[in-house]
Amino acid sequence: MIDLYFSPTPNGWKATIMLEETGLDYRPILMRLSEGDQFTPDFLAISPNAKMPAIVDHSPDTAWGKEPVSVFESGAILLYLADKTQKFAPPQTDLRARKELMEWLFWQVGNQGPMGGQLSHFRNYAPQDARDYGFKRYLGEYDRNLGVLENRLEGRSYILGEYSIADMLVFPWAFIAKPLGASLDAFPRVRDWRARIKERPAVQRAIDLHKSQQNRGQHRVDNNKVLFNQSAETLRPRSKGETT
Ligand SMILES: N[C@@H](CCC(=O)N[C@@H](CS)C(=O)NCC(=O)O)C(=O)O
Repeated sequence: MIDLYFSPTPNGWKATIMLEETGLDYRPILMRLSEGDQFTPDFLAISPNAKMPAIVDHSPDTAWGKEPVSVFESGAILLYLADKTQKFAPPQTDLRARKELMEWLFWQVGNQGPMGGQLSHFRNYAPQDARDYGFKRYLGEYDRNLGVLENRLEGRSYILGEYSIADMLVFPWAFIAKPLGASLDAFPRVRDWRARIKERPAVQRAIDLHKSQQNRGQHRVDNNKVLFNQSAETLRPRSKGETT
């Protein structure tokens, strides 16, 4: 059994998609981010960056020993699950394919994800009088990353050729292009790739799980002091529901 700590955001979808694709047995645990669930001592022990997604695998492969294995950061989670199931990633012996996998995983978590996250912040949550510069800056970066993906998809149906964890990691932030104020019109390969992934039954199930939790886990503008004014002090462990 795998515990999945998630919240209905694009970063949260990634691990859910992989768990649904592999058919692994998992238990979704909703994180109420605007209420500070990510700062409880138990969660910080699993995810020291105080962000979801995170997983705890209570039945790791024998090579890991008997203790449960916890993993934070979406790229690390998907890689761990791919290695556990031997699915959706090239084998470790295929050095060149594996190198390409790493490049696209790191590209997503270091580029497309953070730029999309900042774009969402400046579009949806920043105070009105502070929106313009940030919105333009991150819309440009988000668009640039769509261009990178468009180029990569030339002659390929998926990022590595075959559907893999690289697609699962990149898809959620491309899926929400429109609500972010961006357009896929200039990126026909990305648009078709997005449509191919969206119609996968496992992806649909993951999206449905997140939609069903939307109102419970949503970032609340009125409680943005927890999410949007963080510092090292924010990491001080606190009990559930304690927001300041
Ligand atoms: N690089 C991380 C990003 C995860 C992330 O940013 N999670 C956000 C929600 S989308 C979160 O948990 N935020 C809680 C907070 O900032 O306090 C990953 O890919 O797993």
